[in-house]
Amino acid sequence: MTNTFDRRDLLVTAVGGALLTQCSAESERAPQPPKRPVVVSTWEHGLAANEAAWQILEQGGGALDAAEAGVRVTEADPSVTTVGIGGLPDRNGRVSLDACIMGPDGDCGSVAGLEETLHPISVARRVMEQTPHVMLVGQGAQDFARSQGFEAVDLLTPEAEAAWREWRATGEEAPVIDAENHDTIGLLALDQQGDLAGACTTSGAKFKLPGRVGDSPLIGPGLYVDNEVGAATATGWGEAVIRAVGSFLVVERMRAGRTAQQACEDAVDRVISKNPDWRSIQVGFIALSTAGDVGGFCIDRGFEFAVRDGERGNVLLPGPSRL
Ligand code: SD4
Repeated sequence: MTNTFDRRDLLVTAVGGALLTQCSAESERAPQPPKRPVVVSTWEHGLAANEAAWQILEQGGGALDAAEAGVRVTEADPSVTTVGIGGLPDRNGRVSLDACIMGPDGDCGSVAGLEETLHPISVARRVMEQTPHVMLVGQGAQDFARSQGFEAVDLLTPEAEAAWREWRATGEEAPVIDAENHDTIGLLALDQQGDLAGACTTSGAKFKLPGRVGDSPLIGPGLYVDNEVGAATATGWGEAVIRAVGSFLVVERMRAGRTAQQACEDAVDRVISKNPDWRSIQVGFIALSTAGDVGGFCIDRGFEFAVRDGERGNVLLPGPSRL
């Protein structure tokens, strides 16, 4: 009887198997082709913002243009009560906006406490491109916006005014930003050339003390982009994010070898360690690495972030949380 499974077959099988194993080990080790373009942004309103950013990226446009165009959609939407027109006012009934933008070359621009201006993100970009400065605040920011041709616009919608009057009648303190009360837009974009940019824009904490500035216009806490590593942005109770310099920390964790997801988790844990009241607030981070990997994590349940890429389309993902 001939043994059909002779020594030579065994050898071939063994060599083939070894080759296969070696190949798959090598493909695991081999650098994966970068996934791009990619857009990621905070909350459900990120879906519409992503789409506007994607239209630019798909045609080969730059990450900076995409980031600005994306968040402009949210700024112009009066139904979003936490960004741009329709944003809830401060305790005196005035709407004041904070925004910042950062590009692949590391340059950045920012405005805080900007009133009567529809697109603070575009004013922030002008600060970056047309002045030697990074940040303008209050009346100075407003005068600069007018000098750049941004028209004065009444940002207080009847709905926002009604909500403010109702709150004022209660005589209560302004609420902190928790799982029920949030929704800044932060958006990160990676273009076809492999360049990263980010934008963040908000009306801040509702019924805030006049003059209060949160994390969103601050390069470091609210947004950070390093074209060699990745980008990150924050949402939630700005005071807590500032104490941990959150977005910068996310990027630094990625630089240290953590994935985008792990880096967001590290930063949330740092926020937790710096804020004894962490159980009663919400803070979330999203991150995008130069390789196109995405992460998102937050303190409390209910966080969502929107991802647009060539594989998945435009999807809303639940943000995992500590609580
Ligand atoms: C702020 N971080 O002004 C902003 C508000 C926010 O989700 O993100 N809300 O503190």
